[in-house]
Amino acid sequence: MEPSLIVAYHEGWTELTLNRPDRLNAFNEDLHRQLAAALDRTADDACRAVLLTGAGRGFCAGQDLGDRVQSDAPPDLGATIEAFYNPLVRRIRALRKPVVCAVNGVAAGAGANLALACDIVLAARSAKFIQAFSKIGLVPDSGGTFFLPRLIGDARARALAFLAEPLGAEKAEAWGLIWKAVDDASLMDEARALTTHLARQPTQGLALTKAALNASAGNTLDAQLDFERDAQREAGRTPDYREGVRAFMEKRQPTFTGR
Ligand code: T3D
Repeated sequence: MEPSLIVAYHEGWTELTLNRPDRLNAFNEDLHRQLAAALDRTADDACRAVLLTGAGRGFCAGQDLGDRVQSDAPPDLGATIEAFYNPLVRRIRALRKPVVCAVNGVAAGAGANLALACDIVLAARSAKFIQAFSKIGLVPDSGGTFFLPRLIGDARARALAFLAEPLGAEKAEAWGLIWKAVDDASLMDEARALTTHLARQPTQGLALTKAALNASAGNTLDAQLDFERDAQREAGRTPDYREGVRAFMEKRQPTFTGR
């Protein structure tokens, strides 16, 4: 049987491919468990960046609705959010390294918001983002109500959430929802090159930068200035900082070790 997640280890980075293509990589419990375990393994120092993508023509269609065909009693969806989707978003945001998302096709429901939880999102020009929840009477989850208004503003967030209209990759880029829309044929080459590049950068500095950006959403300016001071203190003690300064002064390319 095909694994629901394909994990490929590269020099300094890991590629994770959601692999339920006949269901547009919709989540069942097995995929959730595989992805959680794989993300936990990327916490290892040897992995300095992560790339997340999907197999086949879709990125991820959110929850597998085949697992939600109602029996008599209504399901407790809060329990599955608590058990699977919230920990997934928290894992990605807490990971002390960059997570790149290559959205290779449609990203719907929790699949769209999974992409938004990642640090840098590239999308194939043909890809679409759909807040599909309202079509089935649900609420945007997996951080959608947090990420959307912050990335694209309240007016656009509300319309996307209420109408569930597909948003194309180019418009998503123009609106600031994602980093870049790229040609379909070059998506994976670009995403892998970007992830390889990130895996060779000062990993501790990037981890602290990620933590600072994560914190800024809920901080006052004063609190954020304090956060930056503490993060900079820590970054200034890393071997990679020393190497960066030396390389600059010696007019050579730095060799960062991730420490
Ligand atoms: O339940 C909880 O735990 C709470 C958490 C909820 C989180 C959520 O994500 S709720 C939102 C769930 N997702 C959706 O509502 C999206 C459903 N899918 C779609 O609307 C459409 O499939 C797409 C717009 C994403 C793509 O449309 P299209 O026309 O390109 O493809 P398609 O023909 O609809 O789908 C292709 C196949 O994938 C098809 O199967 P078939 O007919 O070839 O055997 C379709 O049934 C299947 N598929 C697509 N999405 C899902 C799915 N099967 C199960 N669950 C899906 N979410």
